Amino acid sequence: MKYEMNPAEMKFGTLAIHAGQEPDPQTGAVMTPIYQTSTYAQESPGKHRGYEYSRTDNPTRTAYQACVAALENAKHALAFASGLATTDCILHTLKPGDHVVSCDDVYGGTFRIFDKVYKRLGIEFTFVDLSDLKKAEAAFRPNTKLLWMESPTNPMLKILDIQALAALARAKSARSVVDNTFMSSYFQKPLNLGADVVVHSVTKYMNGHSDVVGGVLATNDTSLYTDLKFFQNAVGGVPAPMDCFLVLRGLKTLHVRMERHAQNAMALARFLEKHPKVERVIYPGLESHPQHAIARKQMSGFGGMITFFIRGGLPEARKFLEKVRIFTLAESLGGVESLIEHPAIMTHASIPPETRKELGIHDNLIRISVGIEDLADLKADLEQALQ
Ligand code: P1T
Repeated sequence: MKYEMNPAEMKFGTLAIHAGQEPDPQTGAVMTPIYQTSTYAQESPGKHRGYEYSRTDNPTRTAYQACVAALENAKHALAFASGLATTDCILHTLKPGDHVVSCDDVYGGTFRIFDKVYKRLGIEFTFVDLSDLKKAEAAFRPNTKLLWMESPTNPMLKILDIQALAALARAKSARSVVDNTFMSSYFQKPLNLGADVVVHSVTKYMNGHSDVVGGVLATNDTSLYTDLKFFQNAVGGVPAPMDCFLVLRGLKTLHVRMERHAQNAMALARFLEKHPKVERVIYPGLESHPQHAIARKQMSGFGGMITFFIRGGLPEARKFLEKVRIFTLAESLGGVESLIEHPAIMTHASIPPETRKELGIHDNLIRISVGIEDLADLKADLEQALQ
């Protein structure tokens, strides 16, 4: 039935549940099977049914990639064993002497692969506050080949004007990439805003259950896709069939989960903003957010991530983090359960202390990933820990 429908005419929730997925032709199994196989029988050398070896392709991964492509309004998607393996694949398109402009406030691991791995291989990087378009433009050089954006940024939740920055990159003959992890495919569509590539750590919202580490990218540029597909197979950082199955299952509820994440986060951001023990709250949905207007323009929701400064310093932050009961003190984000963490010591420790200071990642900064539990319980938990 649905398989004769045109995916271009379907809405997000329908695509999340059906895109790329058909009942198994052999058995009618409604859910995509976990093709737990490394290799495929060939009739004659080179004569096969589209699958040769699972590093190259696997049917469970094919279904998952097709689903993500549909959700990002993209022609192509490629899945990887982690968000960073996805970033690594994109960086393979560069050569020594090429230059990358990146937002200054990137996930610590992204900064580390840029600064500690690819810089050694002769790629140059400039980290700049991309929320300032003049600074962004000034960072480009004749050899700039890539513009790397995260929006909202991790952990300061700066919002970048994706449309303006993608246009700037295009004018400078550079490709633009948006790390869409914090928004998921549901709240933000970077390709529609002009970006060349969208990437996700699917470890977060896309899978949504904190039981998989994975990454995915999507693009409409067929020639770039061909290169990336070559690197994916040549380098080999692919996800296992079981992980592909789990993400595919997680995607089915993405739209429902994201709505609740955003609802809970908005309410908690307002609660924290009024709390005497809190110095400042950063949440794109608050009118006080410096780029609230851009957030409204390019996102269809404000997401589930809140960053705030607790009054005091490290001792106060530490005490608060030890006292929460429902929020789990742990790295990562985007799962159904609420998490809380200390970026300076945990997720962003690989950023040099002086850079952290410049970015505002102080010792009283706390990041929360608001889950989809009952709001009253989450509020009560924060209240008792702040007290
Ligand atoms: O952990 P991995 O799946 O390799 O994804 C890396 C990554 C990429 N991009 C963003 C925006 C991310 O937040 C991450 C991972 N981030 C965390 C683990 C964290 O707690 O922020």
